[in-house]
Amino acid sequence: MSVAAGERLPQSVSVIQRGLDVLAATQDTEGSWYGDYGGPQFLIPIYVAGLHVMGRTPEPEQRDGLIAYLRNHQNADGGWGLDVEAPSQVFTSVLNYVALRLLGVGKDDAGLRRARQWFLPRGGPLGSGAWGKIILALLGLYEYGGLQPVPPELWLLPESLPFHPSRLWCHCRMVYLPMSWLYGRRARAPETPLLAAIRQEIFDGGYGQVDWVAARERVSPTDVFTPRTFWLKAANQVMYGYERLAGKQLRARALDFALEQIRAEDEATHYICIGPINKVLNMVVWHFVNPDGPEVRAHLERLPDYFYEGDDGVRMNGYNSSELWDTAFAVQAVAATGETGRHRRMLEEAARFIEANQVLEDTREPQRFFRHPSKGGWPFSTRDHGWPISDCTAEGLKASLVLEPLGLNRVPQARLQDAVQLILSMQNEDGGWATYELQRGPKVLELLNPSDVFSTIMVDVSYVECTSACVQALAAWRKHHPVPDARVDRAISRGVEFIRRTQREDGSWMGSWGVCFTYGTWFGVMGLIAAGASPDDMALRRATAFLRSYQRADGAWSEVVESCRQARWVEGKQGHAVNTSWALLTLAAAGEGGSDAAQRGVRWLRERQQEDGRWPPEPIAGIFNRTCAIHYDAYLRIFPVWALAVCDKR
Ligand code: LAN
Repeated sequence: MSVAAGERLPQSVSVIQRGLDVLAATQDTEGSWYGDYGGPQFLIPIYVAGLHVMGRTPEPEQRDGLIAYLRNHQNADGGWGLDVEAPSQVFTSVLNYVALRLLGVGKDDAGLRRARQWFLPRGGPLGSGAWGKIILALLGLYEYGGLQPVPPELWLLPESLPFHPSRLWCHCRMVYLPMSWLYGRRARAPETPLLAAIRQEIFDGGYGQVDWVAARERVSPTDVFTPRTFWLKAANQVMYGYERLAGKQLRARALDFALEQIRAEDEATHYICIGPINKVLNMVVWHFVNPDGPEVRAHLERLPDYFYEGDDGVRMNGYNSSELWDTAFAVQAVAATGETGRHRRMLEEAARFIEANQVLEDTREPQRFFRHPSKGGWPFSTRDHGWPISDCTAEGLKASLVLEPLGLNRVPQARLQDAVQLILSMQNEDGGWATYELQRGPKVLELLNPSDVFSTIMVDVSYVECTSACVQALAAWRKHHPVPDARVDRAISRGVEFIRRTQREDGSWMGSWGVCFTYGTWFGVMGLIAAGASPDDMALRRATAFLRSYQRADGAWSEVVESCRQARWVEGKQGHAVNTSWALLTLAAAGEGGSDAAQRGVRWLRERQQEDGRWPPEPIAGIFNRTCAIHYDAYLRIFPVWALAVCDKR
């Protein structure tokens, strides 16, 4: 049943107008939307620990902001979760405790006392997930003999081996790279009275009695999402054996090799690094190599890129921003509203940002440093960061092609062509696209995941989101540039096959980078439609039936991060505007924008808009590695406007 257009249009129009005004008012001078990209709770303590190892402390103003933030996000039970919405874990609880102590909070502070009461019965550092132990070892608050080994010599193995480090997902590879250097050197902060006191507190005085060999295997059940497999334990045994024999010369060579790789990463990213963890760890490595040297200074200069002042204190972002990604979506949303005249200025500025942030060259000696070509790609954040991503490239290209007929695209055709080439070069054998690179290792490598708290970190595999975005971009390119190109045609059809193959029994797709089935299904459906699926295609009908079956009585959709953790739909307490928008975008694309279900969703979305044109804050809609929530600040300003626009047009 559909609702007559006249009934709903005037109201939606004003809702959309106000939403667009908010978007315009929050656009940065550079044309992007810069916002908070926080959520994970292991970033600040790794930063504070890293600085401490280097004999530094944050400036007083930042220190106060960090303390405020950590206090604001301590759970009621005294611990800290993996992210700001998660239940307490030993990993993040011990690390945040240590961070607060290093920032100057006294041990008798009530919050810290509650924290100890939470983590001590769970083993303290001994119960922590793997990364916590590594950071503590660096501070001298844990013994290297109690860690799962991370020998740098792994890098010297033949590259043809399926488990050579170069085959790991780039984020995993880039975190373990400095870890392997620090481990190989047994790098340790100089002892101070403060560290000695903290050691007493977090081990409850029992440091001297710890059995470090047994400690390697220990981890509190709160910290286990990915249990250690037989294969990981076997690999660890081999590496323990190796560590006892490791010759000095080979170690020195391996350390040099790792350091060279670290330098290449630093230089390629202008010292921003691929993410906040290797940013801090690489900086610490340089501190040991050359204290106060040029590398350390260059790193210190790019630290502010990761911080954001929120009303709850100073936050550390999970990336140096999500600007390109948000800007590409914002352009598509604004264009969908048809308000391109009134908001021409906003689009012009966004177009400028997109143009200025395309990556125009490959990295230095890409093969030697295990890098895929970069030229023509778009990153998630900024050109300085420089790591292109398949779907960010796709969204950058899509946005450029949306801007083109408006006369606003600033990216020259040759560079659009480069983006297409890069996308083509990133398609996997299974027809899908992974995130940053081709799939380089077998999926079974995941059986060696040593992180305890994350899943799917070992290999970059094809994802429905990345695949759909690339298919959409190639299809848009084909329309824009109608010179027949068999490679593009073939890439699209292989991509479509991947999307069809990964649709679940219940008609949905599971998302990996957004929460969760509404996100994945939006991409699944958009990919099929872009490639020309007809409205009566069974895959589309099954997908929309799935969405309709989860619509709430009030018309909204609602999913929480638990959906990703449990791989099944987990409903939130109330409707979420972002999930509702993804569901509506999907229904509208599949030809059901005028359906009763969609119109009930539209009504809910309209009514939820506040006086100021914004949608009220709601639980986090972003995720990574199945377990950790990450906040996309602009989503609530982009997706509702976009969804309302397409449901009006149907
Ligand atoms: C991101 C952010 C962007 C995101 C999308 C482009 C949205 C996605 O479609 C593909 C994957 C990607 C690039 C992605 C992967 C994992 C990241 C890099 C993050 C969620 C940002 C932070 C996270 C990173 C792994 C955090 C550091 C933690 C580790 C476990 C290394």
